[in-house]
Amino acid sequence: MKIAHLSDIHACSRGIDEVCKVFDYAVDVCIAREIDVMVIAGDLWDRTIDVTDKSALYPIMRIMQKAASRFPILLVYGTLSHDQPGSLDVFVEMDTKYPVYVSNGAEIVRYVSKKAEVEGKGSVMYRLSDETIGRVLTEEGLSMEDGGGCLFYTMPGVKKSSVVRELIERGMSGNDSEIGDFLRSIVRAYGVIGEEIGHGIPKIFVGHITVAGSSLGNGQVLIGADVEISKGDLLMAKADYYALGHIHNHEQPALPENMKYCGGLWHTDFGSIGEKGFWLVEFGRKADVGSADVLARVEWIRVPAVPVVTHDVMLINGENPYHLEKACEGEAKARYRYYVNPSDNRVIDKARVMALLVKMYGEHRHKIERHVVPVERSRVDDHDWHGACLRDKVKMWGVAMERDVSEGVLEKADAVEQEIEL
Ligand SMILES: [Mn+2]
Repeated sequence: MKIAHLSDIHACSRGIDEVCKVFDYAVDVCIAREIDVMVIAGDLWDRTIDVTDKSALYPIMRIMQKAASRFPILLVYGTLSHDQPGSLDVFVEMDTKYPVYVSNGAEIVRYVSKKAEVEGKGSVMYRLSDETIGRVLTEEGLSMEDGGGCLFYTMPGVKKSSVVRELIERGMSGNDSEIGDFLRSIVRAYGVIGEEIGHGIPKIFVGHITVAGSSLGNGQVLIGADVEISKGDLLMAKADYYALGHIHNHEQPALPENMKYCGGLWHTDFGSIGEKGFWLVEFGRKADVGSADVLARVEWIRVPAVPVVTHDVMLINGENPYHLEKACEGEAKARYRYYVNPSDNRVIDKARVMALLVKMYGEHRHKIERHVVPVERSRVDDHDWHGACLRDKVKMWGVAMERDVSEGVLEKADAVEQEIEL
């Protein structure tokens, strides 16, 4: 059995041509490689989807239609602000050969091999009801080996505040350790149930969640604000493979081999670097583990996303900000960062830089960032403080307080500022 693991497609009218190009490319690879199921681990959409001629809805529906004519698709809701409530249900309504199953809550979804010649598309992929699970557990009424396939354990994106509210309603305080217990109880249930009813077939966890210790593309490690789960807790699901979404970086050295983030198919923001693509995951029978299908191979498939080129201009060294060499062949997007002293942080003619970038990279293909480099001094004066970006304020605070500020903290400051600007 073979699945494709995608996530964080972030389709919206901005950049829709690129989204369609890479998504369609991915679907074509999946067709050529004859996958059994496509899994999308959240954030298919980027924001509210309007029904207009500029809408991302129609082009994405066309690609989904093409995909679902060849294999079933499991879609999991992502972050609330991206996959807004109900926004994925449109795919369930489409008339497709194979089902598009949309998961909006933690549940066990049974996939029966499409080669099993089942009647009606719904029977290829369906939710295992509590009643069915109960019956299987008590009476061994259903042989999960019939029809091959696999079990999916889903965990859609959750908003921390909603979990807290839920816990408070149950008479708890809603603190982080209770959130941890809550997630752990779901994951542990998957492990227990799967062991009982999933003999011989792969178990695949599909979740839109932060695993503690994961890193962003820039090397920063996430901490705090999100609902997160430790990899040890997640392993309690005893899944053969973990298809994760949410973090836009597929390279995660801290995670086990069978736990992957897809990282998205294109550079949705200018901060991410590196390749974009998805995972092709194969399960097979191995002699030394008896008759069970286990994880056999994980392959990274690169998609032709437009690369991001970073131009760092050091005005503090007197570099000419308007003299740029295009740093790569062909199509690219540009991130232009300039570094100035606090006293002359307004020296640059942004319109001129913008015109230059548009000429080199095209419309809407760039981002300009200013970084103020403070001059060392014993106290921060108001003149420097005013107009500085958050990174520099943090740096200046460090200088004034005689405290070391790590690069990780500064990157966090950049991320916060970027978030506010968005
Ligand atoms: Mn995302």
